[in-house]
Amino acid sequence: MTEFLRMSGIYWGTTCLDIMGHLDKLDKRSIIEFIKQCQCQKSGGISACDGHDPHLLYTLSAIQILCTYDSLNEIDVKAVGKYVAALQQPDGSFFGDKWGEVDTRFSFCAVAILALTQQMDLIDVDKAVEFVLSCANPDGGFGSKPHAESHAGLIYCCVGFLSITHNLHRLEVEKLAWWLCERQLKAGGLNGRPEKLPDVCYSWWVLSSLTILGRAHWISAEKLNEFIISCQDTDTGGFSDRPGNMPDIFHTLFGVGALSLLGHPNLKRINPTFCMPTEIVDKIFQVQILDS
Ligand code: BD7
Ligand code: ZN
Repeated sequence: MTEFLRMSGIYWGTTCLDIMGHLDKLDKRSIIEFIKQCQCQKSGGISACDGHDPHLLYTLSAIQILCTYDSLNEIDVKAVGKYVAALQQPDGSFFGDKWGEVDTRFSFCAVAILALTQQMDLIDVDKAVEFVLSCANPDGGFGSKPHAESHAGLIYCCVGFLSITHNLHRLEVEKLAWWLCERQLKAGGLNGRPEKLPDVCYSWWVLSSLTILGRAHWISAEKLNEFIISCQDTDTGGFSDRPGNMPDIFHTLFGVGALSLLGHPNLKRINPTFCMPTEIVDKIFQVQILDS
């Protein structure tokens, strides 16, 4: 049932364990062998699982895992770069894979992969920036393509993209940060769009964006902390989307990641753009973060 996103599942697990200081609980060798099996010989892209089609989403997850294990040399990184570059379109946007869907998620994946593998020169960055900026809305937010509704997950992708390409000055920062901090509800949790329920994973998408914009102090850290803690399942230790629901590895990473952004004492610091420990990212790439 979860094969179609297995590579991301491994990224969520390794990253969460690393942030908690327990990366040694997983078997590095078998994870690297799994990733090697998922790289497509023809395109250079990486799939969620052996036998599936490669996609930018899973290529990024695989690169994130390999960086965590300091093992980029285990795969053909140049072929990954070629795969990403071949998906760029004349207007600067990116297809997610050979099937041709365009989305700001894929613009983020593309530059994140190229930043982590030091191959940014393979694409037209200026055009990529113009496309992402063309997805800005009058409310200050961003959608998946021009004129598409603002959504916190896509705002994370666009803000993260601009922090990687060092173009945060092109944003209407105050307006965007205001939209983001309006995501906090009475109970302390954050939602992804107006009128939606709070969800632990939006603690990450929203707070990481605000952190990049230097405006994390615009929401109540204390109330958000309380909400996230209330989503931890006392039996398994995992986190669910909201209190009382079934925990899963995805909400566990993004809950723990948000707690790290809030400065939780028992967690490693996390990079808000890459959702990886800062100690790993800082050795590879400098993202732009605005002063608070
Ligand atoms: C998001 C949407 C996509 O269509 C594809 C990828 C993403 C980002 C990706 C991620 O976090 N990678 O590290 N998210 C997922 O893989 C989740 C997996 C999931 C499926 C079902 C239930 C929980 C998690 N996906 C594919 C999602 O659509 C989740 C679903 C969800 C989480 N909480 C409630 N529903 N949504 C999600 O990640 O939303 C944040 C987001 C949206 C758009 C862009 C970036 C982030
Ligand atoms: Zn969620």
